[in-house]
Amino acid sequence: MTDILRIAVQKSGRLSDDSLKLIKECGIRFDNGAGKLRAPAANFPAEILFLRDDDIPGYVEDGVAHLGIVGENVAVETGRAVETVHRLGFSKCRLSIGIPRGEPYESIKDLDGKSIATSYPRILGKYLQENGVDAQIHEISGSVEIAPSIGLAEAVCDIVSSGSTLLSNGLQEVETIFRSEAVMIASRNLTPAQQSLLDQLLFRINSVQAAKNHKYILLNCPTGSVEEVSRYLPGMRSPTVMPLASEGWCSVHSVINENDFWENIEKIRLAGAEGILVIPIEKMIL
Ligand code: PRT
Ligand code: ZN
Repeated sequence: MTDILRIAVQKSGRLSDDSLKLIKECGIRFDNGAGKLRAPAANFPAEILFLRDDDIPGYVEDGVAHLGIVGENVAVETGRAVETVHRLGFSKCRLSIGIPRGEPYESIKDLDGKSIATSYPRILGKYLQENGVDAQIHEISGSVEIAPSIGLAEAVCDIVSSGSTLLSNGLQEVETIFRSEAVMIASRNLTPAQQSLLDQLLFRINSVQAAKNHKYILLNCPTGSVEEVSRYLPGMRSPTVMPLASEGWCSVHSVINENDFWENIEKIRLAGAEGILVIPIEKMIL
């Protein structure tokens, strides 16, 4: 009974959809009917727990859950003794300091003697200390951005994504103190069997993430261009090159990284490639 993985995800919020999608993409099937607090997996020794994100690090530290998916901001702020075992690449955001728009600002030293409202006293406190700034931290649990306009604090430190919340509250972003994304955290007391299940899960996550970062590409090019085209398409080992039925032409198949996709496509076209097809990859086992 102990050798299952209990995986805690956010019940309802910004992390929920992507967390559940990732678990499903790893081939783990479960029924997440509305209102459920736990769901056993059908085809993997795992159970999904649906919790508030702030509670997840504590559950993982205590070993009630073995794994959890949370924002790194929450993992660090709660200060729980857990391991970050994987960065998941979604729910990216930053923790920033904002001050009323139009106020002059040159450096973090300008916050000396000021009061800052935040839900992240631990991360902010460490940042201020590292920068030798003596500011007063007002811990509040929500609606941080209105603090300056109601006279509660002179600055705020909160999560920013597009920046529109700061803007609509008359604030300007002056310092980014922490960059965050969803992370997978694990308990430090996994049994060897649970550790082995975690290794299997991480292997699957890596395959899913690698697939997302790559595309399968097929193209036709004159035989004389194969060498140059292949230079931009090294693939996993090397591209597959097959002759076409038309004399003097080849078909080249390979895998291309999303990051240098457009740059390489341009070079391949200039080298003589045509009929380029680009197809998503579902899983990529490296
Ligand atoms: O109910 P529960 O406690 O589980 O959820 P929650 O309300 O505490 O968290 P939730 O669902 O809002 O966010 C979960 C995690 O998503 C956070 O811990 C971050 O890691 C990440 N994340 C990504 C964000 C944002 N983007 C975000 N934009 N968390 C919050 N915001 C808020 C921010 O607090 C601010 O009010 O959105 C506003 C700013 O957004 P912009 O786009 O206007 O800049
Ligand atoms: Zn929360």
